[in-house]
Amino acid sequence: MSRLVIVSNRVQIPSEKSPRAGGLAVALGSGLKPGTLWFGWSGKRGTGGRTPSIHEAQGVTYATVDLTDKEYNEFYVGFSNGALWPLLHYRLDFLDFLRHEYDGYRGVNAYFAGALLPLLNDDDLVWVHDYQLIPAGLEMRQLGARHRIGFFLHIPFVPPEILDALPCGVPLLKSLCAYDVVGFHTEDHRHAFLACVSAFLDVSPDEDGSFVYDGRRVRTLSDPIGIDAEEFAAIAARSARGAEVKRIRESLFSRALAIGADRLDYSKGLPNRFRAFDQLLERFPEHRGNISMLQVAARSREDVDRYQQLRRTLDRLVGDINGRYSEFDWVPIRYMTRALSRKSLAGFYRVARVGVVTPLRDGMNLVAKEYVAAQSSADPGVLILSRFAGAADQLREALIVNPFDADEVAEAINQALTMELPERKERWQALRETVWAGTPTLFTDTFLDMLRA
Ligand code: ADQ
Repeated sequence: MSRLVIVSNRVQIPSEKSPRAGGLAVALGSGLKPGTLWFGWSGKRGTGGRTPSIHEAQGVTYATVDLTDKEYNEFYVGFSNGALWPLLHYRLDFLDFLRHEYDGYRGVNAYFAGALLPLLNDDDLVWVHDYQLIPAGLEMRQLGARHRIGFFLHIPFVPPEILDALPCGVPLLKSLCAYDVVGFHTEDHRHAFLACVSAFLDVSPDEDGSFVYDGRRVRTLSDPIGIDAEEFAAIAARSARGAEVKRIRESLFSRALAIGADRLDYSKGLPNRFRAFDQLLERFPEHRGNISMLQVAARSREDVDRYQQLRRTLDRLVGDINGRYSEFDWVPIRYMTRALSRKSLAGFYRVARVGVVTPLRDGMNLVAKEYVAAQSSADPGVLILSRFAGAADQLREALIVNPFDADEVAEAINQALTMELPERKERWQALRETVWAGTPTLFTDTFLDMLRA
């Protein structure tokens, strides 16, 4: 059996203690088999570390390289998170494109390819992850790699009209065609990609979504990522008996809790969510004093200007809402900007009557699945889910909302708070089946089966 080599921007070595909020780290971390090699950035900046440092943990080999400050600023802060991330989340108003940053992005992809190649065996299967590394496969091919190389995009793909706004959109699209398999979470994202190759590269995909470009057959698939629900449910149940959950319960004095947990990112729709909560209190005053919303927004990408602006916006918004509605013994929104441990998060999800997952766009969104996994079968909470999260394709029994419509979200929170137990159980049971079925192993095996074929 060939060895699996995972390539991602940031490598998560299990010895790193602090909790990390990030879907890719969480999802890949739980599906890793012994024997795998995981290659990527160490998270360190400096001039050393140009050849990979090797660490072994639990049978997995981690090979990491460092970035210089210039590379970090151009590749990571600049092009990846200042241009590609907003573009692929439909935020053209946030698209900050600079040609030298794109050059830096290509440079780091070439550097990664050059550092990885000497570590490869001939029959390795190489699986590259996410938007930071779109050109890595092409760079490897140009250095002579003849391996099966696949790529998975963890965030949405956009239709041609949007990709067209990115000055280097077509070269990036061509880079994706250097892979044998290109995977997405949903059929919508996959179709958007196929529409782009048809529009810009003049190819006509076959019915199975494969096409030939530059002499190579590229296959595409939608492969929704999942969580280890069994494990997460067990953590939630244990955590519910622990000290932190006791503290949060005591602090609620029997009031209902609504929870949101996200990286502090404009794609997650946090200002819209707070406005919806404001609408709830305005239009359904019976909930004043009877519900608290806990929003845990882990700070993320703090070097990117847009994220600093968002943080200021949220500080103001929470202050405004809390100022207007608080009583001396009740605060509507509890807002924290750090990551919680998985254990605390799981326990808090379980206590929460409502899970509010309302991104403006999201590749998948694992929080939605974690919230479902954490519920107790005897008294499950209600998931409110944005129709623009990839997860909405699967989690049909959630209350599906348009996050841009604060009234609709407020009405959904009201519906969740007043929903009778039998309906909550029925919806949750259906969601449970879906979430339990989509394991990380299924995600990995589905992708690798196509890559091997
Ligand atoms: P993210 O944008 O990071 O992932 P998501 O899928 O929700 O989004 O994953 C976040 C993970 O971090 C979850 O496991 C969650 O529990 C954890 N997390 C979030 N906030 C936290 C907090 N405050 N404290 C601790 N942990 C927190 C990207 C894409 C998604 C896609 C994933 C996986 O944007 O659409 O689902 O990759 O492919």
